[in-house]
Amino acid sequence: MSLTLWFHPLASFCHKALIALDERGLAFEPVVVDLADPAARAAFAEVWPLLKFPVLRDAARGATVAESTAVIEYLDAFHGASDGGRMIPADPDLAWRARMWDRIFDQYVELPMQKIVTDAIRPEGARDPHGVAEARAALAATYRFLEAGLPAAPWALGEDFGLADCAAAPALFYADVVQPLGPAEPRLRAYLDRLLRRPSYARVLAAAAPYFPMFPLDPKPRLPA
Ligand SMILES: N[C@@H](CCC(=O)N[C@@H](CS)C(=O)NCC(=O)O)C(=O)O
Repeated sequence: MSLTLWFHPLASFCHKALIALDERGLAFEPVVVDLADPAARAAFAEVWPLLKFPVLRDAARGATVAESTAVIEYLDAFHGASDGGRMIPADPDLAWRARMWDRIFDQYVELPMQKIVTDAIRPEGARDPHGVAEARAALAATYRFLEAGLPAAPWALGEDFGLADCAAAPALFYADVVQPLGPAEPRLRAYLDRLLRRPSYARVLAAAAPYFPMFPLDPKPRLPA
């Protein structure tokens, strides 16, 4: 098999790449990395010394691709759909929009959500309540921004599911766990519901569900009803 993916089923940036692989129907060898296991950590460091996943290896092309957005760009370029469907549209005016919304979901939803989650893993006494409060305020501001400014429906760029939706799905799924969307965010809730019903993301979440008890905060994530 040409493609190998190093990832963890619970990790939100890994969901991004897993959605894109699933959307393409691409088979790959899965390597689940438990960074708490010193042997697994050392083995992964040989692949990607920065120890961040997802990482895709394409043996046939001799390529090691890290960073979820780059993985999706790579799949578009070298493992594209036979029908020409792309995660980043060929039209330059749609392409910059796809990349912009991908950055917005990564930087302003994923990162504050991760700050809240990872703070809970820190030892007592090493927590960062001020940083978490900032992250919660940033997330609230992004919810307001997205509610007013979600560009299109059903997906971020309109009719075609793509890069920005791959980024939005895990970011909003976990953000809604740590800071639930409320009555002021009906459009965002409807978008998240569509993302959760997308078959690719439903499969990624089903594979993540056995790991939900490892989530360091309560409430734990749950599969959508
Ligand atoms: N910008 C990177 C972020 C990757 C990232 O932060 N991955 C997390 C999992 S969601 C990770 O590797 N965490 C392990 C760690 O930080 O020790 C991307 O888009 O892939």
